[in-house]
Amino acid sequence: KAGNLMYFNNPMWPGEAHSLKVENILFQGKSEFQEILVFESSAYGKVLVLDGIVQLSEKDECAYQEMIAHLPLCSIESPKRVLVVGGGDGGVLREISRHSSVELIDICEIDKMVIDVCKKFFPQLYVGFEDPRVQLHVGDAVEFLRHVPEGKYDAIIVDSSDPVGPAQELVERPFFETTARALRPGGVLCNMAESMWLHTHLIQDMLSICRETFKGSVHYAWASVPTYPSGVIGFLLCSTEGPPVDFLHPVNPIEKLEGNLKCGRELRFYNSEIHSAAFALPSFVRREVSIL
Ligand code: AAT
Repeated sequence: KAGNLMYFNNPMWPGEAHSLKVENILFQGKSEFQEILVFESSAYGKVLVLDGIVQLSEKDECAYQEMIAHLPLCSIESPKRVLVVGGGDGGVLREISRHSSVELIDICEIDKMVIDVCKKFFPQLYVGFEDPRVQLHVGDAVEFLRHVPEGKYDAIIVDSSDPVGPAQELVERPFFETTARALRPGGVLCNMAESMWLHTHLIQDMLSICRETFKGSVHYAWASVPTYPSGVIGFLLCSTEGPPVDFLHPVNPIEKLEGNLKCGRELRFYNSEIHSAAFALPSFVRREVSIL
């Protein structure tokens, strides 16, 4: 109800809840895949919730979308072909469109209703779909990737929901193997990788699968996103065997991108200093993900 706090509880973060004050419920519905809710919050603007989990808020979406797009794309020279998995709100597409070297942006989102709802309520994210380089594929990314020709993409960005529901397979070994196959030598993968405070086991599992699957480099980075559980979110960055990728020192710095300067939208979170800083890990994380 308006004026009440909405609590977010989930077995993914047992023993705690986070909450936001509701101004107005704007949309509530059920798609073939999940429950979709959009509400106006008092402190964070409009919020998109899928199956009871906050996916984005207007106030802090910049941190997540800018990081998940530019960490990989600024780490390689002139990325041309990019695949987005999930990301039906369009925010990651909006960020990729700052890169004028990019010629093709494929997106595979499982849930058409997410796209339609975001078109209506989040025009500043949906704008990403208006880039003529974008090709939308509605379907399960696991299936989509099986049919992608080997070596097609320079970068794959997995902007998926948590591994409960339709995104379960997106953290499993066969999925990582197909992404590695779909990347060119020296291509990069950036995967949403949960919270270092809550999910060290999951992160550890993803890292060990990726260390076996990706013969280039594998790194973990993180950023602050206040509306995600525990207030942080991680990113898993991997490169395939080929020209080496030094994720920590971007070779394609955003500050020099013409497309970024011309697009008329300023970055709110990402810059080259944040890029390098994102790979600095707290000591307990270093130990737990054995990066020492
Ligand atoms: N940029 C907003 C953040 C998201 S949205 C995740 C999207 O992934 C959803 O639209 C969901 O429908 C889509 N998705 C889930 N599973 C699949 C699949 N198998 N194939 C294609 N798309 C899928 C993520 C926020 C992360 C929150 C962290 N707690």
